[in-house]
Amino acid sequence: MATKKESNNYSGKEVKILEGLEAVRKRPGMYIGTTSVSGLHHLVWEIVDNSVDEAMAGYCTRIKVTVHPDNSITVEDNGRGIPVEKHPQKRNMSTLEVVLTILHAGGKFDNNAYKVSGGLHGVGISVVNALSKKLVAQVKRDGGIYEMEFSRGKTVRKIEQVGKSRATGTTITFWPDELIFETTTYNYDTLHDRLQETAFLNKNLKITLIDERELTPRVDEFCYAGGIVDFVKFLNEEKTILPGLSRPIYIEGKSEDDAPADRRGEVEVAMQWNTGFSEQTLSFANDIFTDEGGMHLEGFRTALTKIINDYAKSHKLLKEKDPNLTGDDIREGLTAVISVKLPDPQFEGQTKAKLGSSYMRTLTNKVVSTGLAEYLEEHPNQAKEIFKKANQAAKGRLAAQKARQATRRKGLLESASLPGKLADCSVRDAQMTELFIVEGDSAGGSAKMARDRSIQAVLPLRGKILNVERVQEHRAISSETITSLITAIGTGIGPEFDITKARYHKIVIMTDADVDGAHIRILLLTFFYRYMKPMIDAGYIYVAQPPLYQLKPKGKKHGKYLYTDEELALEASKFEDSSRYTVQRYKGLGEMDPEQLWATTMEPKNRIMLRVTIEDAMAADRAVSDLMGNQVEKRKNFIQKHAKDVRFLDI
Ligand code: 0RA
Repeated sequence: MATKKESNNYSGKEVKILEGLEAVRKRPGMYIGTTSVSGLHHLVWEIVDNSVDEAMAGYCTRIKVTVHPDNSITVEDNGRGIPVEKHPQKRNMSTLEVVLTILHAGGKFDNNAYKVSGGLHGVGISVVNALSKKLVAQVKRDGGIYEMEFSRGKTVRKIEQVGKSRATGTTITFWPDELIFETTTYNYDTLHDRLQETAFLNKNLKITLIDERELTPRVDEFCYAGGIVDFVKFLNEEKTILPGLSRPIYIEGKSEDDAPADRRGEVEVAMQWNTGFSEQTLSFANDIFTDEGGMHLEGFRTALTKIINDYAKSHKLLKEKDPNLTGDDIREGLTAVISVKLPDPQFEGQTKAKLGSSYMRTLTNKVVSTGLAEYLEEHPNQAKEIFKKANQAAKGRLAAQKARQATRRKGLLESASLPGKLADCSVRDAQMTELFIVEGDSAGGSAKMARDRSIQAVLPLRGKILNVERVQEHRAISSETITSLITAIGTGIGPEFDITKARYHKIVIMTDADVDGAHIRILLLTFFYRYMKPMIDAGYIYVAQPPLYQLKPKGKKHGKYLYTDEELALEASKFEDSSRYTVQRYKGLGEMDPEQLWATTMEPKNRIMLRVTIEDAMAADRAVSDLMGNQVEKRKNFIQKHAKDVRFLDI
């Protein structure tokens, strides 16, 4: 906000504005995190968040996002519209111009509202303006239609009335600046998933996404009357639900009306158990995904554990002297969404994705305790199912403990007895070494011959690995393939997992470029996701990219290795006709001789490897359950669709 001095000094003020947005252009990373494709999408979130704020405040019911053929974006809403009258403190400027040209001036002035924007990354829509080579803002308000245009943050056309309308709303169209962004091509799936999530979190808000880059524009509409209840159903779509629980449990509540202003908030929780063994709880504060959890999540978990144990004891499902079910037991198979709203959320943690506002723990605990106790009393059959599931989990936990102790006694999970099939490397410094996990003994043989044995180790896996999503831990760790993986990597799993014991800092999954290879790759990724997630977080997991083809000009000894169908098409088009070259297709790694495998896929200076990241828990877990779920048809489709582009891979 401007100080009094600034507002009296007009020319000084102008300079300040330009300096402000100039700073954004000089150090865009400071404002949007990165200028990669993720930063590019950030521009859309910034505008949409402002529209969502209008929705949260009760003024907006529709948001439409359009990707135009030139990758410019239009975000249109039917909120109140950005005010167009002269700004009280800036005599020569409309509020619209202030909001778009002054850093941090995007915030609303009504204090009590919950806001998404200004939250985790909220930097104001002036940042979008600064990073766009062109931006057109149109506002319907006060009976008129008003327009302004900017370029790289500078006003090109002052505000003018271009028509009349009784409607209200804001429409922003922007063209991301190629001088700033590494790429200006929007990714439909990224927009789709985030906007769908936003629609789940804002009951009845209608969000439309249109992609005009397609010959026939693609249109998706998201609008959920059930809000986070629909979200939970969606997350569990591919799973088998516990009997009687097809309708998720929904609990809501808020702070007392006379609570002090800095302790106010609202809590909403939806949850549903499936017959699987993993937990998926997503938490949000003011629609911002709190990947690291925080106070709301803590309050939820404590309440859940206490209320279910209380119920089990008071209804004689557990005897007084029985040990309590643990939180982990109770959360096995649980899918939950926690969404809290508060006026001034505090975010902390490494990625600022952890809710720190501590009164939210108390409030969430109270709301969930009351609501869940009531639900259980009113739904005794469901309560019994939930108890039964948790009790089985407790038994499984004890069995796993025993199995682990037994394997530990046999030394199976310790690196002291490395698996026989592992061809280890000689260097011992994990920072320098790589483990190639290879499909089958024959490819394993080539890889062993091809490798640089000082820093590259090879572990061949025979056949398919166990699908860890569908079995409990004690069965998983008694499978030989899995124990050989765990011992070779050295970190252990579960409570004993210790990343500092990793024997390699690059674990490279190297499978054939066919459907079976894709399947094995996804099973391995599932394994890492379930049992060694910190290895993914640390960036230790990679996928090798062997070439798909070699194209040889007639009469030449050496050809060119090609990694995609597009590359093949491009190279082939350089010849007059197909009699002038031959194409060899590599169906499996085994078809390459060791020299080729080395040169194309393993040699550090030439190879292409994809580092595995978890874009977000939702995408990864859905990918895994699409694949592993009970529906075989969907599973096949998934493998085919993702054979080349596994969803949670990033370059
Ligand atoms: C400033 C003040 C008000 C609303 C907005 C900005 C606003 C910004 C955006 C960005 C996209 N859509 C938007 N809709 C509104 C409050 C307006 C009032 O008090 O009437």
